[in-house]
Amino acid sequence: LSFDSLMRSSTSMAAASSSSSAAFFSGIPLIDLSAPDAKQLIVKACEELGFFKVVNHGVPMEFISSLESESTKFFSLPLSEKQRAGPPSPFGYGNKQIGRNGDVGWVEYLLLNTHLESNSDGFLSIFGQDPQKLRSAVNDYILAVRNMAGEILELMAEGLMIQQRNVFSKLVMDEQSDSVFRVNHYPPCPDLQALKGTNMIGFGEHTDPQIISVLRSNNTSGFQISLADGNWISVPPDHSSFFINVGDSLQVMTNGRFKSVKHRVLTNSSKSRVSMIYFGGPPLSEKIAPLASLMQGEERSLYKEFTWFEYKRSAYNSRLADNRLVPFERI
Ligand code: GA4
Repeated sequence: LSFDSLMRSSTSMAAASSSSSAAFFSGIPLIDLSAPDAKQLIVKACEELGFFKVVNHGVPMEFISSLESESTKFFSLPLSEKQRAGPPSPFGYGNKQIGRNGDVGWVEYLLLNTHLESNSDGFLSIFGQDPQKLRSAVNDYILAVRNMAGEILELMAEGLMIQQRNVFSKLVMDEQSDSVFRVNHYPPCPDLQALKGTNMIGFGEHTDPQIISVLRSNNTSGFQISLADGNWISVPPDHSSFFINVGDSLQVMTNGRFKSVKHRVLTNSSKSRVSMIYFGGPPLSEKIAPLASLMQGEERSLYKEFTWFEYKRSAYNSRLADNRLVPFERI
């Protein structure tokens, strides 16, 4: 990946971080899922960046639009009503507070279980009087996006020349998979213009603990990824595509070959941003360790052995910006 291909914006981006340059990046790998070389390009993107954009994904636009409009309706309810769907842990409505350890952001959100049938009662209590439309929009969307994530994970295995092509995908397709779904609403943050130069955080920097994350947002900017050199780059929004993140667990399963990408969201001074993210995680009892078939020669595991349950517990006791893999590294 040539960083010379960075397209730095000449104008000062409104919410640019003071500690690093903000640039519009033209080098986000673009994967056409229907192209014959998709698997090789996916592997390259996961090794170099841990991040890529997907088109020809097969998720019907109507599922995407109806989830967006039902979510927008939910977020426009009076706060007191939304709060009836809270608190967010383990699932429900959250406002500004992220996680349980003091992180805050200019964001409100819904955190949802992906086990749709078994959780339908939980859903009813979360969505109050008229939960049906939001619930079925979430169901349709999750099913379609989970299948796409499964396909992408199979392409990764093929691209890595692993015999067992479902070695990653089976973890998120499993009945017991511990996946999460999140809808974020970042209201416009008008103070930004006045406080020019300050860094308003919608969602603070972090990596995702799971295997794979599938992000879709409306056309409002704000999402940034961190490059290996520490620079933050703004990812131009694209409401009809998906963005894929490698999560910590996939980094471990590939013994560091794939990179779990650090990312964050900055606020926008005039427009609302709505994003929806599917976090594909393994069953709680799953051992997360480098795949033997990927280890070459004398290569040693960079990590101690752990289960997803252990990693998740540790992650939920951390702060957003912590490097959650450090305690699991082999010395
Ligand atoms: C980041 C990825 C997912 O959004 C999430 C987040 C979770 C939360 O919002 O409760 C965490 C965060 C995420 C990582 C560290 C812990 C847990 C907030 C936090 C400070 C749902 C997840 O699985 O991990």
